[in-house]
Amino acid sequence: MSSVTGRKKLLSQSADSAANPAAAVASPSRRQLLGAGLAAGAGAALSGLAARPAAAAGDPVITEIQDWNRYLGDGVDARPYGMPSPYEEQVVRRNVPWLTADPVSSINFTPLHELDGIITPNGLCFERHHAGIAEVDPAKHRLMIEGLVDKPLVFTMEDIKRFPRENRAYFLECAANSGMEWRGAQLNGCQFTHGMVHCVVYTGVRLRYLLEEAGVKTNGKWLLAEGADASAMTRSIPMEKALDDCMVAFKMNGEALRPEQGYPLRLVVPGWEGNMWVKWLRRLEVGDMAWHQREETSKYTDLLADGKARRFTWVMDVKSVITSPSPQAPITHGRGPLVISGLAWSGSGTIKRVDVTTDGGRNWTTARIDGPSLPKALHRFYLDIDWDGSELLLQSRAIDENGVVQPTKDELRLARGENSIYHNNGIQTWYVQANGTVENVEVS
Ligand SMILES: Nc1nc2c(c(=O)[nH]1)N[C@H]1C(S)=C(S)[C@@H](COP(=O)(O)O)O[C@H]1N2
Ligand SMILES: [Mo]
Repeated sequence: MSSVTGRKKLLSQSADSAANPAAAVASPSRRQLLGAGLAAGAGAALSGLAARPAAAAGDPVITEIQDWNRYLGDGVDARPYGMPSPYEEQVVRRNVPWLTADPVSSINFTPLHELDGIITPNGLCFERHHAGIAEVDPAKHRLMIEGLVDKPLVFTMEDIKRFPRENRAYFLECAANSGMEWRGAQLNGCQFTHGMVHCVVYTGVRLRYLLEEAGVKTNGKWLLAEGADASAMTRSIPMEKALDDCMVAFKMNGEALRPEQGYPLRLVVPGWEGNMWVKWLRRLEVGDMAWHQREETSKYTDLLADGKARRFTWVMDVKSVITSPSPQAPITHGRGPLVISGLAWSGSGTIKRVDVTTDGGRNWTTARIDGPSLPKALHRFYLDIDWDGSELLLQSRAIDENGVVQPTKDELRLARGENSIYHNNGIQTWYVQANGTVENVEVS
């Protein structure tokens, strides 16, 4: 087995508080739950097979009538906008307080370890704001197109909803995702190491239609997109991308965008780093090459070991992570059947294959991708194993449709040094102990 280097203990506090959130769920009937615990123990002893479901004689959760079976429930007018069960209250976005000076210009993380499939529920999509959440009145929202166009235009939301629409599932990943892990294993949970990603189905209009309506001049090579929030955040996008698959979206997963995600209108830049997906989109300015050089609006660069920087690194690289088991989702059921599950994605298209190792990279098995395989969207994979209760070093390795293979962290450091923050797509290792607890480690 490869050697394990312990993670730095910087986040043990906040990660631990999230590690076993099930314990924090209030139980409606303490007496019933205590009884159930005793009976389950007896049942296990009788069957002698802790991992197999066994009929437990006298189990009160079977023999006693439960509250939900005895009393009438809420009527159909009690929950006009439905919320998850109170037993799921630990499934929330979380932030890392020491990461930024102020929550107004900060980030929180998607609870990937609690989710399944490929779609992120709207209320759980990670948030990144430079000046907090703008609460925009859609009736007062306008999108202006100006600069090197034949005809400057201003659209209302109603105008935009009269263009032909399309529905597309795309992941959005912040370029800083996994950025805290460059110098070694640090944050204890995939929510914190990989949770700056979400994937929803957008409904919107091709950006190309709006630009064609305004008529982009032949020297219009760049597009500056601006948000209506207090930071008036701007990013520039090359015209080829703008005319390719970019959208202006007003719906996510069928309902209006959430304010956190840019209500009423956001830019969708498929496969490219999250910073370009301007929220509360209010202005698009078309410029030429010289204008772009003058404005210097491509902010994100990756500092290399020799002091040089990589620029224009927009496409998100092929990447994957095992979401369960993981530090916040330990194995609680003992040896026997174990579902290993995770996510894979690539900004260049679909995922062709995901391999999983349980021994730190010596042997790899091809995982099963289940659910839709859509370009520039999250993919869900599973490996169903029979766990013998011994220690594991779990890793996943994604390969995209172009045959690009996710690198190890050592390979990445060799190429890019350790000064980077952005674009860390290295292979993640989880160390599973015999008691089922899981830790973020690195193997070499
Ligand atoms: N107007 C505006 N757009 C913005 C931002 C912002 O602060 N203001 N943050 C950007 C960054 S850095 C990222 S990673 C994504 C995050 O999108 P999300 O909050 O929907 O997850 O939005 C981008 N668009
Ligand atoms: Mo970002």
